[in-house]
Amino acid sequence: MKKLNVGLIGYGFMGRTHSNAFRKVNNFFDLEYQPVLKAICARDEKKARGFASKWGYESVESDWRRLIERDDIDLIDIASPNNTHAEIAIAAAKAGKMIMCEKPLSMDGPEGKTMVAAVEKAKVPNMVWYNYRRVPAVTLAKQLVDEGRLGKIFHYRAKFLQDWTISPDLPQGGAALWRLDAKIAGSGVTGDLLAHCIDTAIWINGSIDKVNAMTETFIKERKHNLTGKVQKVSIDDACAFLARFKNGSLATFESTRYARGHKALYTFEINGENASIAWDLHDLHRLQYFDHKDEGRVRGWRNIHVTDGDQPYMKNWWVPGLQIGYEHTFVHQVADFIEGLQTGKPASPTFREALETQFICDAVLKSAKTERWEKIGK
Ligand code: SOE
Repeated sequence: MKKLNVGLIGYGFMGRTHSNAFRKVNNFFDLEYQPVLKAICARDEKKARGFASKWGYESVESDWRRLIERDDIDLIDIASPNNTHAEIAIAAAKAGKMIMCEKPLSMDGPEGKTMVAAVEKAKVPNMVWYNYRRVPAVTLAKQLVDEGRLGKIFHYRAKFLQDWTISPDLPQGGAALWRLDAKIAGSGVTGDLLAHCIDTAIWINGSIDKVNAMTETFIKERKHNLTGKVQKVSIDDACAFLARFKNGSLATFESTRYARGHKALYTFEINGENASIAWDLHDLHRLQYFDHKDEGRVRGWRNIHVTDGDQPYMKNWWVPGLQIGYEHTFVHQVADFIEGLQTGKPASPTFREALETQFICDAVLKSAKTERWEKIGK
């Protein structure tokens, strides 16, 4: 097996999901490449060492530039905060490294464009970690739509609800709370959560033409976690938007971190002329499917338990009836990336494909300010 030497940047939540995926992928997928956990890079060297010994990284770097210079690294995996993605990715592309970048691709569309230009100029394989596409039930939803089973699509409805920022005592900024700081995250729920919903939506239902949005920041000031100073909150706490897809369908998208009781409720429903589909992250191995062509007496919503060998990805796991979970979606993403290297057909979404989501987020945030319909930029 060919070695694929990985240099990971960032050891937070996503550093763990990615490391787990690199470690497991060859146990379950027959591939020509084997990821090797060569180096973990983070500013806090002590913590990086702890992470390295826990996950099996061979070495530690505290400067990502040094990591990129290393000849023994083939692939740079960016799992550091959003405001670091562009600089690292552009330098990694110049150094000829393959790049996997955590979502969202960039702080905004124009910055994302510079990243696309860099990877395309350097012709290096690249991908953005939009993992929910790789939930088998979500991939099955895409297959059913592509096969035309739904017929003309009328509606797309998506939500991503959380409740972890309701307390006014929660500070903003710093290692674990950078998602609350727009200078580091780019935006709030729009870039963090709606980006997932948008990525899945455009993958399944095609491009969005225009959007009309509203956002709210419910708690206006919070203490900064590092300085202790009370500062204005710069992110959107909640965002809801209407969208028109290019195929004529209408959509609603909603996300908030203020939906008491919901921790990570990502759901979507698609209604077509012949059939409908619904999916829910809290029950991620199931796909709800209603087919109007069924005989009337037995027609109803089917609850498909997506665990069988002929359903996406499942032949690689256990036996029919036994389900998999969240972490496996990252394993699928690595498997697909490697298959892309083998076949020469890049795994999706590439930086270029993920750029579309970035421009949709930009239009959403712009519309919330202008209070008008906004077209999607390029
Ligand atoms: C935020 O809480 C978060 O961790 C996102 O950053 C992830 O992308 C999402 O999958 C789960 O929620």
